[in-house]
Amino acid sequence: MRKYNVAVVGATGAVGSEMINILEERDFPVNELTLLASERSWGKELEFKGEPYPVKVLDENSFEGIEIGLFSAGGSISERFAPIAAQAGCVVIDNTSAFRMDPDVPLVVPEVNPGAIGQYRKKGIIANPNCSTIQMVVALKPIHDTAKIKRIVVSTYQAVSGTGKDAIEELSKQTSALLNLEEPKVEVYPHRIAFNCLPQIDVFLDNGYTKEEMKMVNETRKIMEDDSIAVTATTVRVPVFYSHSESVNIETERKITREEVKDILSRAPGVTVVDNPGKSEYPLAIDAAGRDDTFVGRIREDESIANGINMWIVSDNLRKGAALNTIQIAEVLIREYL
Ligand code: NAP
Ligand code: 3JN
Repeated sequence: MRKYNVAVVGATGAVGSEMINILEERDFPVNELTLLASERSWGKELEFKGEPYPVKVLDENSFEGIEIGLFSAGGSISERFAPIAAQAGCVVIDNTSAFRMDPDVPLVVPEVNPGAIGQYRKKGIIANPNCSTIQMVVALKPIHDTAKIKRIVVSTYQAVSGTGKDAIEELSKQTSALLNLEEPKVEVYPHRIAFNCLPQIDVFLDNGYTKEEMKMVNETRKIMEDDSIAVTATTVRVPVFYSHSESVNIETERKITREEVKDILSRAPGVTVVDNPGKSEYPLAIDAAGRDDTFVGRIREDESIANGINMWIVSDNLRKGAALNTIQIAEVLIREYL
């Protein structure tokens, strides 16, 4: 089997380190692995398949001979280096928002729109959606195909790992400080996250929504290839380390029952239905962490409208929400296009 020279850009981060794990777990055909980060990581080594790999400092010459570049070092790094990598012949799969809404860049969730990957040739870049969008569309696309979704109302409960390694440390340190009756330091978020919920993810825009909320609106329509779907989102950071949870309400054109939704989702790729209210069984962040699937439960008809469904969708934000989705894209890329 052909093997590929792969670079992970942002290799020392929360997403990058999960990418390295998943490349190993799924036995992705890696020939040479190049790990890239900032000057801060100079001299560090990371492990892949039991061997130490040096972390190299990202620069303009990092992509010579690299065939696939997995980027997760922030939007400004992607804006600058993804076109340089693509120019050097590397196919970039970018985890940032830098190119997601670019009409010449496919925005892909392999369970939903794998066919879009072929459009990578226009710029040599494929965009990985935002984590909150990914888990929602994995669950909603099969319902849309059956009953046509007219409107989505979503509220998220997002884990701190979505903000990166510093935020994981901040929740841990604040929790420990408070339990020891010490004053917690607030550095990453605008307010204390321990024992709190913050109705702000990313910056506020002129329309009163946050950027994270508008990512969910715009990315959902692009991935589902349907601009007619109305989407409104409220995104909230909660003191959870791993896995995002979402309360999702949909209104469909055709009436669909709770049983039909359960049946459709039980056959949907990448979805596991956990819905046994009598036994208090429903998706939980702590159960989804470290798992690949998107878990759906609390499926019920919205009795306030004619054709409505409520559900609770949970997935590991660093895996399906970021690193796993990226590597699944890479798997389709090498199988179908390279
Ligand atoms: P993180 O834990 O803070 O890690 C950031 C990574 O980027 C580190 O490897 C860091 O290297 C590297 N980096 C920062 N500045 C750099 C520079 N100037 N040159 C080279 N490397 C640089 O953050 P994360 O959670 O992994 O997220 C990273 C990015 O991934 C985010 O900014 C976001 O764009 C994207 N992301 C996407 C999703 C999604 O929804 N799909 C989810 C989370 C994150 P050092 O260790 O050397 O500083
Ligand atoms: O907050 C989360 O749970 C997900 C965060 C994603 C994120 C964080 C910083 C910058 C993104 C993203 O993927 O949309 C970005 C960005 O690239 O804009």
